[in-house]
Amino acid sequence: MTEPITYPLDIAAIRADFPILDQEVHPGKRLVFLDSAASSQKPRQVIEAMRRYYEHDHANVHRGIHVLSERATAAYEGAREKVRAFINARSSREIIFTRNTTEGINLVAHTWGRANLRPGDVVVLSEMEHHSNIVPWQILAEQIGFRLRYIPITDEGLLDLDAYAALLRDEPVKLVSVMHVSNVLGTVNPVKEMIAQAHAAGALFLVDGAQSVPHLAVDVQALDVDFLAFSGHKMAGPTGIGVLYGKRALLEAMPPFLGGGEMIKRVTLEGSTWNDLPHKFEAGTPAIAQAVGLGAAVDYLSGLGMDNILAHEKLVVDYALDRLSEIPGLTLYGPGPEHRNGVAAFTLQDVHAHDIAQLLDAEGVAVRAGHHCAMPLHKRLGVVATARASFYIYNTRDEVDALVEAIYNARRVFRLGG
Ligand code: C6P
Repeated sequence: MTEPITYPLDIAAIRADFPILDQEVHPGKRLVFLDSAASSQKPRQVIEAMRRYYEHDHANVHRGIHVLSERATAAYEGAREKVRAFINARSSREIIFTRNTTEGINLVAHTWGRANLRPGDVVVLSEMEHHSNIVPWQILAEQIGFRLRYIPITDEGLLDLDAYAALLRDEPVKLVSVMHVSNVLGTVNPVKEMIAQAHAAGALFLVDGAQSVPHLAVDVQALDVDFLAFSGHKMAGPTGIGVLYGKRALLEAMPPFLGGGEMIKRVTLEGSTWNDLPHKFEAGTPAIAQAVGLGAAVDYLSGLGMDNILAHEKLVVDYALDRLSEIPGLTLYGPGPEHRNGVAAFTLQDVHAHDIAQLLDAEGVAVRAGHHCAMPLHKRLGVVATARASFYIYNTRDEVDALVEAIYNARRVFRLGG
């Protein structure tokens, strides 16, 4: 079914780098992994870097005056420098290692937010946000008494930018916190323009980069973004490591998040003073091997080239949108190909998304089903759940064909007409 296609990347070589992809998940059913938005798979290079670190270099960082501690510190700080270069931050002091995107957003809410937000202030989010960019602000709003306002979405699945401009004009907005790419609609939001508008109105801007940093080149200086949070495990890196980028002056002025070892300069029984950036925000023993793995993931993605990655995914996602839209009874959510990347969420008549996902799994096709931690968005879409196929560097158009075939099979099982 698939017409011959030349991918911008050597797809066979890439697939060979991901050992997990080469397996049958049920007798005679080869794995078709279409759930990378939840967590991507890891190439050998990342697994090997972590194995090498544990076999040769592991000790605690920044503490011991011995060879292994020095090597571990160099590996950990080397990973920070790789991440700095990857997102083009000015200084590695602006790179805070966290556990994931969720922790990065919570860090900003509970430090910058607590220090700067007052009753009556407004924080602007959007209707398409992941819960990790709603709930921390709700918790804090309840405690402080500032207000949350949401940018609505259009029926096409885009942010309503007129409503955004009106919010900035009419409300005392202190911070805008919005996702770069939607994990359900795939919408790529015009954050560069939105950031400029927020700054003109005197507000700061946090970008949730969980679904953008793995897929497209994100340059924090070009965006002029104030904070950017993302997760290692969605970008070919390990779980347990994420990044919060913040402009240095903002991070310097913020109080610490967690208290403990490493984040202090001096402790007395009467009080403490804080360590320099980035350590002020990294209390306790960090995820050292995971940082090393993230550094290897950054090397891997940079080696492929983020522009090639985007071009490859576009070929696969656009094809998926075309093929899925041919299926009778299937409703696709999100805007047209010119505004989207990475994911395709759908429903099939009134069949529950979990039943679809289960039938697809029986054919070896792994998709996610549910509200994808975006319940307000699903309410806006008028559905309780969607099934979602998500794509990454190792996916092919043949796998899209396997997905489509499995959906046709589900239609037969559920005896859907039309
Ligand atoms: N979305 C998905 O399947 P964590 O869990 O902290 O690594 O990432 C949270 C997060 C934040 N923002 C966006 C846009 C996200 O997509 C996610 C994670 C996964 O869609 C798990 S719910």
